[in-house]
Amino acid sequence: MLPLNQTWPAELAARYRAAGYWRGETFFSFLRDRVAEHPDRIAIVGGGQRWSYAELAARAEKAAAGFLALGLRPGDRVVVQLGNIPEFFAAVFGLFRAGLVPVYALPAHRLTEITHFVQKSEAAGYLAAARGLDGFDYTAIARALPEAAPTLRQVILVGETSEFVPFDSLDGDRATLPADPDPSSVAFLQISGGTTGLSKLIPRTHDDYIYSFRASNALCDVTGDSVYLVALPAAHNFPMSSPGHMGTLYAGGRVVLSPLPNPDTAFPLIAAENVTITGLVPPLALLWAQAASAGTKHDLSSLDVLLVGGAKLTPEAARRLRAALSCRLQQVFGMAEGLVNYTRLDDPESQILETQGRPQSPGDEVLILDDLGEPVPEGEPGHLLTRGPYTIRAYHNDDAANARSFTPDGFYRTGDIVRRTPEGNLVVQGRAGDHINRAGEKISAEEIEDHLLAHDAVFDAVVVSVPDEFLGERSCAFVIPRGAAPKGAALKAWMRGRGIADFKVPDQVVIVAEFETTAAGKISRKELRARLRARLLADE
Ligand code: J2J
Repeated sequence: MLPLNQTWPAELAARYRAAGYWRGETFFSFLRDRVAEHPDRIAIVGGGQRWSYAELAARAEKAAAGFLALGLRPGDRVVVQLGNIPEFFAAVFGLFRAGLVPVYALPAHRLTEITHFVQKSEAAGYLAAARGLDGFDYTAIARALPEAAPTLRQVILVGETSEFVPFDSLDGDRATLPADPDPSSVAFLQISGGTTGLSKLIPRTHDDYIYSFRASNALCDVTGDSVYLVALPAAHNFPMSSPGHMGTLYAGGRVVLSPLPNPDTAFPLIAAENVTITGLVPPLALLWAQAASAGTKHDLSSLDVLLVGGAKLTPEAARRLRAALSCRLQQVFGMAEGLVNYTRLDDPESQILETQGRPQSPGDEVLILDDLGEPVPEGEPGHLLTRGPYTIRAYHNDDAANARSFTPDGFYRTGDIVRRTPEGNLVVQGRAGDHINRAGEKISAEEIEDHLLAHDAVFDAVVVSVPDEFLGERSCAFVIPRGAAPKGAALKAWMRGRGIADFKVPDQVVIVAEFETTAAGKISRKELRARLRARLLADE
């Protein structure tokens, strides 16, 4: 099994410790501290349950002992695929307590993605819900997985199961639980947005990640009195750490789980639990604003801070949100690899509406460079590169991606094109890579093209992003058929049948006889995507 590593040069690590960014806490040690301070305070509300901090920790320890009793060993990786249910927290804190390493899959992922995560992380376990909140039957994945993933030794399911280990049955001798891990060790693997090809695995350490949400708490006014609504999937980096459920638990606040993100589900929870803060992607925020403007019987007045990020919020959309919701608006521009930018709650109105904020930490280093790697003149757009106390220095087990994504002196190439305002905030202008940001879900064009090319009737395929009024961007596949042209709907159904997340299935399929080529006959994939996108927009 490949070891998990995330290391900063000794000189930088010493600086981050001296500055107080890294404090030597671990995930379970901070939970234990909160239990000592206020055992009876409510930590988690969801699925009809209310768990105090003491109960959360006790459930996590029970699961931890159970994981070890099954033969899982500290350092083993476990792919976790759970929706917004309390067991998500018992499971991940249980894994932390046992020294096991969660790999965070999203509920939308299907067999193809889960197989990739298990293989790439050499996972020993898969932990999912027998049935998802959307009704999806994850036992189908559980059954198919072992064949493709020989490292897998245990499948654990939340809910009814006779074939696999029921999560609730986990138990064991607490004396077997190990000492707390080294705070500089890798705590979990997050999933990258997948800009090229398949998703990469992002190793995050206890030290760096805890710092990220502690810094976020300070900028988003999260305290022990905060009530955070998890509306987006709990496993996504944004609702996990910006400041998210982990920031809220760290502060000693209350985490409320919304099984679905729509207003009908979320609004009653906001009213019932006096939710003070939440995070949404732009299309959802606009949906909420629309529902609030139309009049709702639910009292949303407790909501104090609405974070919007994951994809670009246009100034017009920000103004609409502002008009419809009476809470404070905060833009967040973050990434699972690290760097998180926020507009400050006391920034001038124009900066809150028109920018994506600035780095949250004084330790964040940011470069804005031209195509040749030289700094752009101040205010001009360029490639955003960054390094700092919570930005990774390498992906797990991916030399090719590491060579592409990091400079020799350890800056991460975000792939985003930004400019800096005179006030020092960043405005996201676009991106250099070829992914589609579909309502905050990142889709790699290359990954989808590879799927399409596996179809008998597809000779060639190019996937591009197209501006979309509701989603921000949607995906369009241009397909050159081999023989009789396949129907778009049939092609989409076939893609779903391949076991990929639904959000990756192209929104639109356009059958073409050929792609444009230059006089020379050969152009790059990137250039081709740009031309096809332009052609589509011209036709609309
Ligand atoms: C434009 N693009 C944005 C924004 C992210 C907080 C918030 C979001 C994420 C996230 C996150 C954007 N405007 N406000 O992890 O902690 C695009 C950029 C970025 C990519 C990262 C967090 N906020 N983006 O979205 O890893 O292109 O993280 O590089 O999913 O989303 O995607 P992801």
